[in-house]
Amino acid sequence: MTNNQTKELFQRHPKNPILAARDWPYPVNSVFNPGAMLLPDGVTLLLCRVEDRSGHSHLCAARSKNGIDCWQIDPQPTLMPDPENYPEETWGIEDPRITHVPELNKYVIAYTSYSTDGPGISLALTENFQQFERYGFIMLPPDKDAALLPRRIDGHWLMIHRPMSAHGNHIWLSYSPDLYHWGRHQLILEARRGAWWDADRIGLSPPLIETSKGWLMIYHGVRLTASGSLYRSGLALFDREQPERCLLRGDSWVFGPETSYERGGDVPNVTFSCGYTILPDGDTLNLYYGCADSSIALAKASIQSLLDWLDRNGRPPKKEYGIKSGNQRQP
Ligand code: BMA
Repeated sequence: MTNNQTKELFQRHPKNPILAARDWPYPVNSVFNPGAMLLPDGVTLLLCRVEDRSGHSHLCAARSKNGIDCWQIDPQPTLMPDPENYPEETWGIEDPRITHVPELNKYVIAYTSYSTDGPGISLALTENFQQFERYGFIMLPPDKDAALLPRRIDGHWLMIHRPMSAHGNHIWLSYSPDLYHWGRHQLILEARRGAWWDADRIGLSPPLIETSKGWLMIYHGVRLTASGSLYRSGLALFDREQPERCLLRGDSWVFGPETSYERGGDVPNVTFSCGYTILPDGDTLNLYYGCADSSIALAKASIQSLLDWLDRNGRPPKKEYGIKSGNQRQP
């Protein structure tokens, strides 16, 4: 993948980075990895991960009419860790992914709770990004990079997530009848090994995108180098009615750190997306992403172009490395 090909798929906004700590109405260290949602009134909402100067993260909403500038940022944190009632949030809450769920008429936020036993996954539901109903820890540590699918399949809710184990850090899918109880865990995409760009670990980036060809996944892959981790993004496609079936996976990354604000920051060489909006044309994807754990940027892509790229460059993945998931679909 040459830089030219990468630029064809994702175009960085000239105003990048579009949000940073200096824009915040209260003192913070850094803002990054926002969940994103296009609200019914056309406003773009980013639910940003904000790291304070103690090192702990909370979530704060920023709203903009054009999704680019003139952000109205909540004057105070929007969702704070609540360790008194939710001890799993003791070391902060991070990396929200937002799914609009028409059946519930609510937004479901899957976020990382940083517990003293490591990161796990929590859910909070909201109608307005002001009041939140917490469901607590729904996946035990170590686990992160989770997002709910927007509709039930086979009568069940589906969650993508990334448990970590001695066998590797791969992407899994789990089912639930009620959003509280999760089972039928299945491995759906494996980290590769050796020199691959996604060799050390992989995880879901923003929520899956439903298309006529299947569920399009943008995932992050990490390669450990002598000077630290390199976070880039790749593409995969999953069956629409059996999302545990991976149809295509690209070999190359399609987006990664290139600019100075992505190359340099608190954690260098990180591009990490937790959210997008899709414009009313149904094709233009506004991908919001954290840069070097320090700021927030925007890149545009055409969903059709991503699918076309996967058609040309993807292939069905081989399960060559990982764990066998015994839990197949129940009759
Ligand atoms: C991942 C997550 C992200 C972070 C990235 C780079 O494990 O914690 O929030 O952006 O590491 O530090």
